[in-house]
Formats: sequence, structure tokens, C-alpha cells
Amino acid sequence: MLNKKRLRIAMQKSGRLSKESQQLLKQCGVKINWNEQRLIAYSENMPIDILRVRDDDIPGLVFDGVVDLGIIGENVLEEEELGRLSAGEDVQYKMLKRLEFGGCRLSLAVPRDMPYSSVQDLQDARIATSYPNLLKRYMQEEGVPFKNCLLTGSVEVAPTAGLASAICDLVSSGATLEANGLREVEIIYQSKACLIQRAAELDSEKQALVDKLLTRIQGVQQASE
Ligand code: PRT
Ligand code: ZN
Repeated sequence: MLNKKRLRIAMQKSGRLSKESQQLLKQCGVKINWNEQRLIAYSENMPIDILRVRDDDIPGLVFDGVVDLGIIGENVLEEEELGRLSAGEDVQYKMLKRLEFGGCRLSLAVPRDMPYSSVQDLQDARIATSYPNLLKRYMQEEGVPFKNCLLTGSVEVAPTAGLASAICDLVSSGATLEANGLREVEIIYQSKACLIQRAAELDSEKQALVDKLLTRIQGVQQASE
């Protein structure tokens, strides 16, 4: 059971952010007994509990105040925020720090042989993505109507499979696009991992612990520059 007096931090259980999230806590002097199977991990030397979940759940857990802090990619954070706002819900949280890992970009890509000179060329095109809200915001800003094809995975194969004529997906090295015969044509969002805090006030002891962690994170990041 989670103890309300202990600081609750949500982080990705397994995936691209998990190792570096764990490493960050370690560098801040937080000792944790990680058991790969467990949902909750406890710190031995500080009043901190770690909730290990899928990254998609982390923004909501922070917005709803179920956890105190979360480490999450800005792409997932902003996608969830836009989704809630468009559903008429209020979204509140505090952005504490942009972190030095999890860097990637959300980009539009088209088949290599498709002629492309600007985003206008995607007018009324069907675009496959797992980020419908970030895509919609970008296309609205550009004034280009398009059709959605929502996929939670395998987005990069959508054009070959005949499901869509373009995609909007995360890119880091570009190797996945290359391997699927796609060409990156627009970067619509630049992302890094970040540390967020719930909007509702923490009690003074918990807040003092958050401040201490933040100072240590700043120290760790400065040392790596
Ligand atoms: O299981 P869970 O839901 O927790 O994990 P997940 O599978 O949804 O996410 P995961 O672990 O793949 O990614 C977590 C976060 O890492 C993302 O939300 C981003 O903030 C960040 N990140 C950084 C990336 C990448 N780089 C990345 N390259 N997330 C995904 N990718 C994928 C991309 O979707 C594409 O399939 O990697 C492929 C492209 O990589 P390149 O190097 O070939 O361009
Ligand atoms: Zn996910």
C-alpha cells in the first residue's frame, strides 16, 4: 500500500524512459530496491515510493493528484493535456524541470517517392498517428484539413499497408522511417522527458523533499554539461 506521508513518484515501468528515470533518482542519492515485477518500489533512505506504470498513465495520475510527481515525455504529457482540454476538463500541474533524456521529435513523414513541397500537399490526406491531438493542433495552425487514422502502434507501416498516405510519429535517429521507405518532411514537436508535480499543494515536509530533489537534479544536470 502507498503511504500518504511518503512522496509518490510515477515513472515508466519499462521502456525508453525507465532506465534513465531510475538513474536520475540514483544520482540524486535516492536508494531504491528495484524489483522488476513490482508495481510499487520503496526507497530505503528517503520517504519516497515509486509507482511504476505505462507512460501513458503518468500525466493523468499527476493531473488527478493520485501521485505527487511524475517523470514523463513532454509528447505524452501534452497529448494527454490537449485530450482533456478538448473534452472540456480542467488540467493543472506544475512543470518542475525539463530533463536531459528522452529526446525525440514528432514528425510528419511521407513515402520517399511522394512529391512534397509543403504541408499543403497533405490537404485531405489520411495521416496515421498515435498523437491525434498534437497532430490536429499543428494542422489547424497550418490551416490544412486532413483525415485521421489512429493507431497505437506500427504507425510506420501504415502507408505500405494502404491505411494512410502519411504518418505523424516519433523519430530519434530516423532509422525506422528509412527502413520503411519514409521521408521526414516536417518536425511538429520537439520533446524531452520532464519532471512534473501535481497542482494541489503538498504538505511542507513533502514540498521540502521535492525542493531538495530538484536542487540535486539541477546539480546532476550541471555536472553533465
Ligand atoms: O509501455 P509504455 O506505454 O510505457 O511505453 P511506450 O511503448 O508507449 O513508450 P516507449 O518506451 O517506446 O517511449 C517512451 C518515451 O520515450 C516516448 O513517449 C518519448 O517521449 C521517448 N522517446 C524517445 C521515444 C523515442 N525516443 C523513439 N525513438 N519514443 C519512441 N520512439 C520510437 C518511435 O515511435 C519509432 O517507432 O522509436 C522509433 C523511431 O526511432 P528511430 O531511432 O528509428 O528514429
Ligand atoms: Zn506508452
